[in-house]
Amino acid sequence: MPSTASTAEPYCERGSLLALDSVVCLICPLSRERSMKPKYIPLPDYRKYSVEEMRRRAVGFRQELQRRRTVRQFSSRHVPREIIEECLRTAGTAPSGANKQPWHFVVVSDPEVKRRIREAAEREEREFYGGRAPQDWLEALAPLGTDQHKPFLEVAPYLIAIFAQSYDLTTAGAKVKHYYVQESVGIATGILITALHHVGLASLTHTPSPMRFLNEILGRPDNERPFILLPIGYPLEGGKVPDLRRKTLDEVAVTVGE
Ligand code: IYR
Repeated sequence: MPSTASTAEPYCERGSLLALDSVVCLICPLSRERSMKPKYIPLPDYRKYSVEEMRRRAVGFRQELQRRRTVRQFSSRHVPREIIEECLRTAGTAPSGANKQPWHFVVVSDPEVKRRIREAAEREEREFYGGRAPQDWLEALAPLGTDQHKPFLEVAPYLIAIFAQSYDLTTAGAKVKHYYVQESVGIATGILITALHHVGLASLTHTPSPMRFLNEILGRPDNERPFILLPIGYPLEGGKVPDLRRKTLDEVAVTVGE
């Protein structure tokens, strides 16, 4: 019926009120089909390089990332918030399962909140180092020199708590499934770490386990699970990092084909 279809149409498009979607679809069964059709645009801003230029960029980028190190000693020096926000926008360019973008970033600079996070994290770590961790795990960590003390959680000017959303909720309270959540949030976190390094900031991929205390302290809902806690800032001048070796290409990759 053309009249029904045209009246219903404004409500059937993507971006319409989700809660109305199912109601509209009952009235107009064609609307869901229409709203599920992919909309394509030309690939935006793609850049093609000569092989020479590709080589130069590949080496340059590798050299820049080669300089990245995880640090545990931070300076408390102020970092402008806008820099962090720009890096978070970059993280948000990550690919994700069904484009659900199942991540949420909580940026913490409030000293009192940082103190509470440190206290809760150190409580977990005391148990971890004091008996919960199996011997082989402790042996694997020995070269890093980590222990239950986490002063960086208060010293670093920012903590970014990265949450993985197992599902989303519509305004009407219905669950919306997310796909490949760990993979998606892992990729976004990698891009975030790279973006921070690119602007000269250091980070630490910290995973106190379990991390559920972050939901309580940061007031995050049940559909979000803490993924990684990332202290961020300038590295402490004169600070040290463990003397580690990165695996060579031959150790991490094989080629099948020419
Ligand atoms: N979460 C603990 C232990 C720890 C575990 C791994 I795997 C590391 O790569 C580093 C530390 C801690 O933060 O000390």
